[in-house]
Amino acid sequence: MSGATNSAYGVREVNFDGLVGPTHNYSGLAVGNVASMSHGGLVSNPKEGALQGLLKMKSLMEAGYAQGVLPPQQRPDIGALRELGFSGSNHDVLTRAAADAPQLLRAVCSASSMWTANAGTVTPSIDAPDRRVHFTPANLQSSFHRFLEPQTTGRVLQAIFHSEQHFAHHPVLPATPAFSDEGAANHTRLCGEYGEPGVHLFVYGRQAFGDVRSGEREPKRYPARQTLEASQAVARQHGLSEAQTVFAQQHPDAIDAGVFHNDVIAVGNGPVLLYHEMAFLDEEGTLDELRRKMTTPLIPVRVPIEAVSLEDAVASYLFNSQLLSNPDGTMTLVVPSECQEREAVWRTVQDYLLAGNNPISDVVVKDVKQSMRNGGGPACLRLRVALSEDERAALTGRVLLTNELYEDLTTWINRHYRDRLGTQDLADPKLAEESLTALDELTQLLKIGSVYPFQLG
Ligand code: SUG
Repeated sequence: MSGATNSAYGVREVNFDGLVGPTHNYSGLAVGNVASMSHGGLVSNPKEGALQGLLKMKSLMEAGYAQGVLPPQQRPDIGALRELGFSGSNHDVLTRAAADAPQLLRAVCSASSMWTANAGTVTPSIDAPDRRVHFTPANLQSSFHRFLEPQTTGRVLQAIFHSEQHFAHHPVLPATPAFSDEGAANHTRLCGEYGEPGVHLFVYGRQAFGDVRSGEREPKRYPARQTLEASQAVARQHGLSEAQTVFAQQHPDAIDAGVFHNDVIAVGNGPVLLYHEMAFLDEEGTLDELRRKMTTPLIPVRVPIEAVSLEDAVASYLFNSQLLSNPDGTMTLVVPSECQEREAVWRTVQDYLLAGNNPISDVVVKDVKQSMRNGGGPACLRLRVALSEDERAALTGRVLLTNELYEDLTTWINRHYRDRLGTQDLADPKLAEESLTALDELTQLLKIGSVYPFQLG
């Protein structure tokens, strides 16, 4: 049977979480990301971070959700330092960068690829004209440390989603401000069942070309990372029509309060859109257009500012929760433990979300504090890919989590990761060596072949 006739069957959402890399550190690199800016300079614990992420994956796997894993990237990115004029042995490059441009060394050591919601945008096969799953790696051009990710991300996605019959890979958008793209963090697919056609909500922070539409405003304090033009280009690449897409501007006041991606203020799953009233500049217009285009009734779950302030939303990452579908039609909300630490937020979860007339039936609390201190909650750590049975069978590598893979990854982390990393440790050539040894072993463990620059020669 061809992918086209078969693709609607047995469709499940697979959450591909990024493994926290061995150089995970707090360098305060992300402008407009309040957690990253305020935790810069702290000592990190990469081992704890990787284990926290892996435990989240394991518990969701055990609860019956399909869980995948994506590898971290090669860091420090010594190749990037060489392109910027540092030369000599790897040791020389690191030492000179540490002395002359410590900010560059910190950027090339960031483990930011763990936030796979920013790895790219994915369109399930049921929505694409050629009935293949479409991928575009995000250019992440708005910061230097993240701009270093897309090439390896593209190789990793092509290695895992390798079958041309089932998967289509598009080029990264031009890495220039007009096409600033941050991937799935600003993209939500709303649908009935996962195998039914969906409507794609693309949320952007600014418009680069043409007349700015009346009433539209831009943030003043922090950068708007996603452009309308980038979102439109991704939709075009994936063959999505006007009837399948809604483009909505993010509220500039939310960006200025630290909401640097839409997934810090809204999360959708199936027909449910859980959002804060300050998520969209034109809330009613956005909901109306979704309702018009969706073939199944939209279930909006609106959290008013009186219940959760923007400050509480950003500090707790309530909206960076995972919303997961259960076989009985209910949904589970996977929240970061910071939600329990803010009274107003926890009260809203109990009295409003759980008690409300909506499919959310239970809440699971996860500790991903190592990632949270850099502004990455449960939903940042995962890339959602809805896959049919055939498409899951066509995956390359050992990337769907099992108990055995969990054990192997835990042993691997315990063997290779440090439990203390300060910014002054980043120039240590031993850290670079340890990291390469670990990653080489990981590609064997995951059976994905050579994806890193050092493996490709
Ligand atoms: O791009 N933090 C990331 C956090 C990304 C969160 N992702 C989603 N919301 N989907 C960012 O701001 C900080 C890294 C550092 O300082 O090393 C950082 O890049």
